[in-house]
Amino acid sequence: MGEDYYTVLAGGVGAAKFIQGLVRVVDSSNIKIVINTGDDIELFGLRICPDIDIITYSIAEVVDKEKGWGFENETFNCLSILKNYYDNEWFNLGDKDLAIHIYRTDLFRKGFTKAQITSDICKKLGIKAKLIPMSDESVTTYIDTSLGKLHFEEYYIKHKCKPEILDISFNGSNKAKPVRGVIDYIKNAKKVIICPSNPIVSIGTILSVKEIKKTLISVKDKVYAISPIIEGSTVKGPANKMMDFFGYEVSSLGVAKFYKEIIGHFIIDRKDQSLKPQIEELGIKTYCFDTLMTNIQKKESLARDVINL
Ligand code: FO1
Repeated sequence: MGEDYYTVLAGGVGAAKFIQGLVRVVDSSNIKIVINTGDDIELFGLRICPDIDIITYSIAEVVDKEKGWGFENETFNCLSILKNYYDNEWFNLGDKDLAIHIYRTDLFRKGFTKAQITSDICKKLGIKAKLIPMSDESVTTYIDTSLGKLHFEEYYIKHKCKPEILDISFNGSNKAKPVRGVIDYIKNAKKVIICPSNPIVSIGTILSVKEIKKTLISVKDKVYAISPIIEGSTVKGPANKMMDFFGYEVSSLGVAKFYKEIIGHFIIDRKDQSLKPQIEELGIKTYCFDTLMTNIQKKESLARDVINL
């Protein structure tokens, strides 16, 4: 039996919500979080890691509750002046948020790795969970569209996911290696939990690091995924368009088919109960819970439901 810790694969806001529940159910020192870094972007000369920061801020309970990203009670004074010098003001970089980008960029310049910087920031913020970037090498998610090849953040924020998707690629994934320890965390965990993140450009990006996907396949019987799609639509973000692009039905069944190789268990919303038989036909044990995490109590009870399986 694996050691008594849980390894979580996480992307943006949906993952952060689940993790806010998980840290109330399991001792944080028994939670290892492997985070998508495909959204990472350099803007204003600063190294920005959106998914790492969303999860860091959410656990540290300083995240903006309504947006799910960035600092709470944020101001954008610096950004309003930066606009005189740059033209990428589409990225809403808050004044408090700026601090982590300045610090991270400084440590990168001093030669530290993304993993070392992430654990340094967690230590300083008193976060006991282990946050690990999926790779220390750069893997960047690009969306090829009618407007050209866009960085995911540009597609998502500046263009509001409107341009037609012509291709989705993870630049650098063929060379990227998992951060040291990630493979062992997947192999030896009591359960591996795939958060309700975008299957294509959050979890899919993590899976584009070949050794991670291979390891998940080898332990699939203890891999539990939570569907990010309820009643055929995403709670947030462009997962529906992206699943459609790859020819997957935009439903929990479509997500199950996408994850089929790497999961043994799938958690769907009660409202999708009718899809359970078809998902189980794929050889995936399926459970129906209330997965819409609209408050901290629901985040905690979903986490408890998954841990108790
Ligand atoms: N998401 C937005 O929709 N608009 C923004 O202006 C924005 C700024 C931003 C700044 C820092 C950060 O860590 C995240 C930010 N996000 C913003 C969220 C981010 O774009 C996405 O939620 C994730 O990349 C999706 O996984």
